[in-house]
Amino acid sequence: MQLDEVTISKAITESFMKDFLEAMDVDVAIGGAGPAGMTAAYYLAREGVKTVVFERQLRVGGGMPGGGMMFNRIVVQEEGKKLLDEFGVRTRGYEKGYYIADSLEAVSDICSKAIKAGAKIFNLISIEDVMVREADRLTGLVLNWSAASLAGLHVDPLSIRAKVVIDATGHASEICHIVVNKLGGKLRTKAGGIVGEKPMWAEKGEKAIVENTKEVYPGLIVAGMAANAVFGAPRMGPIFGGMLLSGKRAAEVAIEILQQMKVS
Ligand code: 48F
Repeated sequence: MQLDEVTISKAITESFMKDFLEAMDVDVAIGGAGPAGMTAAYYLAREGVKTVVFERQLRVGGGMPGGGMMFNRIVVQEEGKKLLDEFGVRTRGYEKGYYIADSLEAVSDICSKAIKAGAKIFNLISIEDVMVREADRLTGLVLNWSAASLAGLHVDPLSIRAKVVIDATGHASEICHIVVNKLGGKLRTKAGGIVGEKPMWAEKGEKAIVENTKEVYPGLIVAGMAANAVFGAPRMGPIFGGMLLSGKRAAEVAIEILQQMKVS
């Protein structure tokens, strides 16, 4: 058989477009393919929830591949280890209650699990806006090629519809910022705005993150480091159990919202 470049090109274009069209009307759209976003995607897709993730970068993983200060290892505590076990990521015990994993193995296994469970992950696409309809509820996301904004090109975006959105964009909590800045939306924080993350405190940050993983605006859940940034909890550095647990919690909250939507 002779290889034909045009057949290769058609295969890529047709299959991408089919998936992209499918992604235009989903149950849950997740911003950011870091550890929290990909974990949420896995637990949602596993339950049959139509889930899509949009990631600005060429590669997935967010802050995980970089480990701690570019030493590509991550640390998890007991609860985080259980999730890494579920993803098939190997861990080694360090001192009592501390486990180490290879950050690249963790990223690849979590990503693979999410995709194989049925989640679609689109890299190189940035969320630049949100859609809102009546009743101050997020109804979707506005997307553009990351390359267009990097090149400073004036290109109009495309939109997708989602019943629930998860902001897993990390420290920047970009979707929440859009809701506050463009929409004047009141988040369910004490003052209604983004409190901003507090300095490094692993113990406190890891404890707060699951509690901070909740619906912060109608139709918008905040997860991962974005949750602590929005609610004013500390960062925690290269311990990643909280990110995974937050992703799992975000999936549970999304499923609760979807069920409420079905009955009402
Ligand atoms: O930053 P990131 O890894 O967030 P996370 O899942 O995990 C945080 C940890 O990596 C680390 C930490 C550990 O204790 O504190 O920082 O909460 O992943 C966020 C992803 O979102 C993408 C970004 O490129 C990254 O991969 N992202 C951010 N803004 C957008 C976006 C956007 N507007 N559109 C699409 N992707």
